[in-house]
Amino acid sequence: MQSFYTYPTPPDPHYSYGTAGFRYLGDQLGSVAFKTGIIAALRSISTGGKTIGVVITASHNPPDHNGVKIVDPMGEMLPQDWEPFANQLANTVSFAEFEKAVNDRLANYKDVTPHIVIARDTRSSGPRLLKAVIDGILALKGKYTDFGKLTTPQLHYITRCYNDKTFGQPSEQGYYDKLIATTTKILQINGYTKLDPITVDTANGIGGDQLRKLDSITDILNFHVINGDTDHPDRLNIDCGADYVKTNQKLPAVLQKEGPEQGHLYASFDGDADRVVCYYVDESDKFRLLDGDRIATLLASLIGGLLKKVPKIKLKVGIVQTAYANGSSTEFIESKLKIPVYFTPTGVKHLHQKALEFDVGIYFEANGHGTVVFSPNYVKQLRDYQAADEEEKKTVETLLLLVDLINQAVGDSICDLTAVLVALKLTKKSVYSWGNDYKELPNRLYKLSVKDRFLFKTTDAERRLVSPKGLQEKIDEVVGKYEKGRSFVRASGTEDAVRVYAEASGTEECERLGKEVCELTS
Ligand code: 16G
Repeated sequence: MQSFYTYPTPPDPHYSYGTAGFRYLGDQLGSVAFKTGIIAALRSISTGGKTIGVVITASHNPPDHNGVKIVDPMGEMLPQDWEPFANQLANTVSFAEFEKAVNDRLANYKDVTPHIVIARDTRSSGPRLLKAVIDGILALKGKYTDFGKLTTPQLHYITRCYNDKTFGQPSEQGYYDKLIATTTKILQINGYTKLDPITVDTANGIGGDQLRKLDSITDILNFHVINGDTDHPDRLNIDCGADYVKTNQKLPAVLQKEGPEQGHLYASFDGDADRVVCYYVDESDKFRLLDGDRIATLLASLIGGLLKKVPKIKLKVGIVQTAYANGSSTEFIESKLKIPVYFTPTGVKHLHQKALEFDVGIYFEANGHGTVVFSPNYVKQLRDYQAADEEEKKTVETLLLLVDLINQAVGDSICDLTAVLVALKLTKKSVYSWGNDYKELPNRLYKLSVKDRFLFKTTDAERRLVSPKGLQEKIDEVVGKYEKGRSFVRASGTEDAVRVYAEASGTEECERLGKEVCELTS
């Protein structure tokens, strides 16, 4: 463990394993990356030697940021009860303190060789942090496989494949093979040969390289990449990508300049391709965002529609949203799709866990993070089903293929987008009709700097504040003045800031509401 000295911890550190792992400026992450290698190795040892993943990425954050995130054996996030230990280790400064923390943990487990799979995004600090992670793994005599540059969901997929042989081949090629084979089959049995074209802004990140690879091996996907420059890491997420489009509610800069094609479907990934939003420009040249809420409703319409065709099959379907979901989307799901909606705090780990309670658990954050998870009961009922005719057989096969199409481990831009295109094709829905399913309530999101964001504590899936004392009552009073008004305040898990969300029946009202709540909060 002598390599501890190669990666000195800065004095007085405050590293914290947040919703997306450890995330800071790339040049402040050396010691954390080394210790993440150790934590991942310990996690692997604790599971009796199962393969654990480490992804080096800061997703949608600026190019000089970076992060390290641990992936559990079935492709899930690191369990929350490991976070306190991760924080403790990341903040140890002296070797004695560090060695004791590691040895105390090791004492709980048998002597097994850990195995870690690693991947990174396209940031220039990636190779240096990779070396630190590897040194951490080697310090515990672990083995590792470096998969080079991959999307975050690809690494989740590979981690799962190592531990669950039925999931697929544990390689990048295995990921493409599974996606292409499944999409081809769904199209074939439903009488189609290829998907409709789509233009994808890949945020100048790894998603662009991967879509180009897919394009070179198949004709059925019709992805046209823009913002796909991975030769210049400093362009990552700049004026493009899912976060830019969703936060600013506008087209990526290059499309603003060149002019978009009316009615054509566009999508934007983030820097590590684990979230996606779609959009188009309508007949009056108005930008129309099709965000995570819309993707959830589209996929729910597809699956719900197919399940209606096999009424003998009884399955529990649920949709999981966060407080950021537009009120109109929730209303549409409950009243039109007749599917129950559940709320969890922000962060994939919370939504994913809740979604696993259903046979079909559809979860998406408005920002485009999400997936659909299917239970073993879903697969069993469909496999055992005796189809009465060809139509039923086709429906059942399609429902089963969706399990392989949509990444079960984690939200995945490439798989989610393919599922969106399949859904549009199979439900014969145009981009316009998707956009007109419901009318979004005007909404605004604000970021406030406060003295201590940790004072802001919430309950009820982050929809209500319990601290600072008395603030929620004041917010309630303000919200009550606006038709369809809704507003909440929560501390960010990724930035030193507090976020204020406001929604109301009209744009002006929404802005006034947002301003009033911001004033109360700051
Ligand atoms: C992270 C989360 C994302 C969440 C966002 C909220 C994962 C993989 N990512 O990016 O789900 O929406 O944080 O950020 O869980 P905030 O706490 O700064 O608002």
